[in-house]
Amino acid sequence: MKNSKLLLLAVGLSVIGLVGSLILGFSFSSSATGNNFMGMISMMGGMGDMMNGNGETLTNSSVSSLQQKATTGTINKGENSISFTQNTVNLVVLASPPGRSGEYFEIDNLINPTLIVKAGTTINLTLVNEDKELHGFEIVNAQPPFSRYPMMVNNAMFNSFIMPIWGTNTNSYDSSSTTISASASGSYTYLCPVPGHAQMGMYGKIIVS
Ligand SMILES: [Cu+2]
Repeated sequence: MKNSKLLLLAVGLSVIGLVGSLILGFSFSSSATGNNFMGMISMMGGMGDMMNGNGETLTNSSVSSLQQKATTGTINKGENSISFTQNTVNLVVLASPPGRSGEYFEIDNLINPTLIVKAGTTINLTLVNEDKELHGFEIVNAQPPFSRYPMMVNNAMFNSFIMPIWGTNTNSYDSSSTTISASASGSYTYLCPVPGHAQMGMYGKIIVS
């Protein structure tokens, strides 16, 4: 390969890395910032795998059975909130399921509900992407409005970050799970870290009391 082509490849990969970091809020470690682009390539490859989600691919009926196993909270439709008093909460969060326009979360048939849990609650959260677009999840210690890139300024709290998952086809949804330790009381926001989604309203409040 000619040097000029090699240079072009290096520039191309740097751009891919930059775009990747903008899209995902990834700060590549120094080992993968251009002077070692083999590291970057392997990271991009690994990212592709991760973006299929770390959980199962679900059908409509397997999503329903997952929802039936979820922890029952007290739903207040007027306040659009769900309260949990349990120490362990199994939560199923749907990302932009069909039936509405825009980007949003749906939990227990509520859109972007306020979640209320006790301090110290363990939340086993499963995100199911029912959309054709990328969606992820994180809890941040910030309040709206959000910029286009909230993940560039707000760190995920409580091990809540879920890497954006590719959108898939109708009745075949990728999913990812994380175990969140809501250890410190406060008023937080859960949001989608994909650029523009939180800005467009893909967020809700989570109160740890
Ligand atoms: Cu999203």
